[in-house]
Amino acid sequence: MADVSTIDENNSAIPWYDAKEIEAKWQKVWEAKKTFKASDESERPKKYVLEMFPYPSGDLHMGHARNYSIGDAMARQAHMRGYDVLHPIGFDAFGLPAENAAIKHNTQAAKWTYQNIAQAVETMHRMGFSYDYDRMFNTCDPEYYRWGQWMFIKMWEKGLAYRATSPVNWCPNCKTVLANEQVVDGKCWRCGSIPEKRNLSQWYLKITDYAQELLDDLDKLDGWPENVKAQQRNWIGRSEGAEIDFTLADIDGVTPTNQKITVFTTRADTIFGVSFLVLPPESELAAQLVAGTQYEEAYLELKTATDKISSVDRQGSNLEKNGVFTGRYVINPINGRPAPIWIANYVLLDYGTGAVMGVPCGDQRDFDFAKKYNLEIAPIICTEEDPLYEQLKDEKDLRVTSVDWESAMAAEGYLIQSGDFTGLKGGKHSEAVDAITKWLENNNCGRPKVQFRLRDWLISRQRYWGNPIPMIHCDDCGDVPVPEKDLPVLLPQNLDLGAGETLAQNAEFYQTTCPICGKPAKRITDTMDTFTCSSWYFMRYTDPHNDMLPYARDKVNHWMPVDNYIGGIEHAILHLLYSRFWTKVARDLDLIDVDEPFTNLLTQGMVKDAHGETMSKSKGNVVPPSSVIDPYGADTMRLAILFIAPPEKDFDWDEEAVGGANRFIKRAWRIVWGLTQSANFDAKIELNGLDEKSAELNRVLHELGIRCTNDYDRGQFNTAISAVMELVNAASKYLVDTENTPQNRDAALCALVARDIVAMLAPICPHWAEELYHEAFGFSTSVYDEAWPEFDEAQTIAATQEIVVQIMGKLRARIDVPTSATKEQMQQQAQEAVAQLLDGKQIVKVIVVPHKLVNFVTK
Ligand code: ANZ
Ligand code: ZN
Repeated sequence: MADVSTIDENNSAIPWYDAKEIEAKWQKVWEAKKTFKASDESERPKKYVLEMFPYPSGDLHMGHARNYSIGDAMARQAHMRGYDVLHPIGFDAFGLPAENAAIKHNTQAAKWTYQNIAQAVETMHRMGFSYDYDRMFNTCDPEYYRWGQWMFIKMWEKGLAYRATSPVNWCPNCKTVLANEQVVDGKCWRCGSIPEKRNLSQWYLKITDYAQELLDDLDKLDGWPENVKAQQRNWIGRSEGAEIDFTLADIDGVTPTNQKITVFTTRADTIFGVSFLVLPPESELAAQLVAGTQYEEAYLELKTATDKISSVDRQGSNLEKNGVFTGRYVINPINGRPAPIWIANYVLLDYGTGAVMGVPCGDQRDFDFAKKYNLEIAPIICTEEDPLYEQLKDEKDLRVTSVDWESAMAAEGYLIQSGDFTGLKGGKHSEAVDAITKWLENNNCGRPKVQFRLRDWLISRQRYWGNPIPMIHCDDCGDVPVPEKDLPVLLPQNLDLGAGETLAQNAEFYQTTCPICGKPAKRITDTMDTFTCSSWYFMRYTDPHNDMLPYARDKVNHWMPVDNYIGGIEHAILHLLYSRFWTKVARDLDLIDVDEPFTNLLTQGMVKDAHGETMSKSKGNVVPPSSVIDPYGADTMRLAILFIAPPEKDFDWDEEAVGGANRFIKRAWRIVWGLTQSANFDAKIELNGLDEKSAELNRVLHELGIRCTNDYDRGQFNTAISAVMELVNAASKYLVDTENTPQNRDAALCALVARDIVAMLAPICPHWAEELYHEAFGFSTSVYDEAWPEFDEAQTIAATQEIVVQIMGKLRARIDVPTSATKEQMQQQAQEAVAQLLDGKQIVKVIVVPHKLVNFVTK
């Protein structure tokens, strides 16, 4: 048998696959014809496919190439499936790297940014992505950031933006404050430095107003990966519990004052076991209680030491717990017992009420603390297996106040030594929690409380290259928004960044007059966190040139929500949570009618180097996309990236895979040409007229076509490609098998198979597909105007199939029977096949397993 590649290589009618020329050609055509322009008025259903827009820090890297190849395959396939597709791109263009580069090279941040953007766009064109470039914008364009300022003012007017002074995370390296979300594992998310706590006046967005809805709506996001939802739930951190008021005792330790200290607890059931109360070192009350006492010095030491610990570490179980006594006591509302007040590093100022009731028996942190400082550990809850249970199960008074346990009790158990509540089942959300909370409520010293871990979003940054906060401070009128007609507040371009000039030093920028009283006033010189810019860019794409509003209502409602959003898992909390918040605010401002911005989320895996290491400039192991595009072409690059692994998995970069992809694309090229030479694109396939080889090719076409389509639907491009590879193999076999009788090839079938191979690879290898579609098939429309091929389950069934014939369970023959044969027909055919062997025997029973076997039981 001849090898198909030799046949094709000898076939001089097949042009050679010149990726460079083909790709340049089609990129020009798509651009000129605006093939991928999204129409706002189409009759077709809409599909909004979006990749997280890039930060223009240089040329695109492999991670980008992967992200956009996935999105582009989805967008192009959606075109073929009959959708009107919106597939836009732009740049997340503000941010510190541009500013730092400008300082270093003594240039302007804008210049550096726009240069990088130009370079990235060029690479995007070379990759052949199907973007609607008419909608492109950069977040540093005044036409865009103007509307971010406008939104800020709308939020201010609604009380959703405010200014407050509180301890914040200051990154000494980036010289700016950070949001809570930007302190990752106790470090600055950008540079890895340990932030310091500073008490500063800063600007916030009230994301906490949306905490419950942000949590509840996660349940609607069926198209999101579970791990992303789990991370968001955890970050929002809803806790049901109670606030309990303890009364501060006078200096004597017993006489009640009229001052209360309120704690938040999820375990009101443990209140009989309170052996101390804890305040954090930052607490004003703590400072007051020890002021001028013998405890003050130790307290000040503790405070200084605690300031250096990140809030993540302070919540960690490895924290060495340190504390100081205040000399003062509170009175437990449930039994009147006094409990000493301590100040300790493991309690946080900004969670709950910033005060904790210490219950060593139930809480490990309190247990560790009590051990260290020799405080009471009273058992007030235990399981039936515990020896204490028999001893104390009916005990209402607190008789035992120390235990020799190694650690605090596991949560579940029965209350002991707990007054009238003794014997109730305790634990989180238990009957004891309910009963005690009710009692506290009736006695006016407690109430149920839902607490969130989520904090308001700190958005002010003390850096230049960002969107200016559109506020003016007047000594008489306070903080006043810039009037709408004066928007945008333009970021000045003339700062001497190289000399270290900041907005706060640029008088030309900050000197202004008060919009209310007209007196000299000062502009706010902070800029907004760049995450404000990325929280709504996907809405702007729906109406990017609007200069009256951020976007028109009908347009944003037409396109939103984004149907397929693709990006890195590192944005699980930051960007995705902020965007959900911003969308809900826009909805409440009556700007848009959706609750959630992203219906389906695909978090793509990382591209690592050949040794499994993350690619980075500093490691010198970056593989730039051009190193593949230059020798092989973009289609090979896209094919390789999508074939190596399923989109959500990490993969190690593989030179071999690129070579393999290139060999396949060339082979598929030749096979399609080969089929075309025997094809008739106008003929309709006559199923009854197909000979055996043709029927088999037709069957395989339908089988693989269904598989490939399903894989596209699931976003599993690697297996979708495998299906096309198998089809190419089948087509190749057909050509070889009919080499000497080409007149027997079915012309309609050849046309169909060629067309479907091209169609099914078109989302992944677009230039290759357009070229074949036009040059091989001679069509004049774009392959993206071609409908996605339809496949027929019924045609996947072979005409005949092999079954096994047994006598007394022993294999006696293999025969072909029609796939549609009934049990009776199977039996009859089998019996004929083994007639000689059955001769003289009596058949007592026949077992027929359809599509598989016939077994004769004889005597
Ligand atoms: C008494 C108690 C007994 C507690 C017990 C737990 C177990 P979650 O679930 O995360 O909401 N807590 C409250 N405010 C705190 C603060 N500002 N800093 C540090 N810890 C604080 O945690 C709620 C529990 O965390 C609260 O319930 C409180 O300890 C502690 F057997 O109160 B618990
Ligand atoms: Zn004023």
